[in-house]
Amino acid sequence: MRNQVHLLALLLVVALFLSGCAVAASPAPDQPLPELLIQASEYAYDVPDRIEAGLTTVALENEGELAHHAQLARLPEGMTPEAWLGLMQENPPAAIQAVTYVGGPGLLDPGLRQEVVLDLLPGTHLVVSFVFDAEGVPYLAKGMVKPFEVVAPSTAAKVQPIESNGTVELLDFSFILPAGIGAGPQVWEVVNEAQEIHEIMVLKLADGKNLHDVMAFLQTPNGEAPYVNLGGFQAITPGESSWLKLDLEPGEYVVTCYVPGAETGDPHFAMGMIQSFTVK
Ligand SMILES: [Cu+2]
Repeated sequence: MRNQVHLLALLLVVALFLSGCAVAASPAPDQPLPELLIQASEYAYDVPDRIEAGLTTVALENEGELAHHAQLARLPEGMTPEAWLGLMQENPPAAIQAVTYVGGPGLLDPGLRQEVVLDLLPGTHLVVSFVFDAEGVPYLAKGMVKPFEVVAPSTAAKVQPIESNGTVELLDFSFILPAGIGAGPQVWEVVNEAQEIHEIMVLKLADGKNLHDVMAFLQTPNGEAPYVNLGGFQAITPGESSWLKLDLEPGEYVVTCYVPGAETGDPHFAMGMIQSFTVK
């Protein structure tokens, strides 16, 4: 009996040794991307205080009763979040120009979730809302701004490469969408090829509604929206690119950009940056 126990113990040691060898001999598997989860409600964001730099899935969960987005912006070196908020009160155009827009999950109806993939650089960041209420008060002024720190990574993580199903180009003032957009989960690379900052919001149209109904509602919001705010990708600085994850059902969609024009202040959709597409 005693010998049998020893034999079992020996076999166990050999098995552990062999399995250890097998793991050590094969290349390290790719890690899934780290996730930065942002939860939005009226009128606050819940977001971790710090995250390591590098490719990151940034997810927005709308736990509120109104549509919300999560604009991520990197502050210039040496500027504190308090200093930026002070500048925002004294000179809003200067505050808006002071930061680098790195994207983020786009405008999303309650109960929905949107993921984007960003390559975060070290520095102090803000998650901030540029949505306005019906009286013209920005959600930012109601508390929807939260700083977080992106720190240098402790180890060089080997992460999955990002495979995209197509590219969307943001231009002054139009979109070039991926050709032949199909149903199901997909990843679009978003590239700002323009001179101004841009975003791409994705709207799923209600049955029987079209682009003209969307334009009419955007210009004069009245009654129920003829669409669902499905998310999208927030404003990104010219020359930068990132990734937008979508899971599309068959139907009619509109993409649009709400960023105000640098010269006139008119929203980009009023300058032509709005387009429909069909998923079969
Ligand atoms: Cu735009």
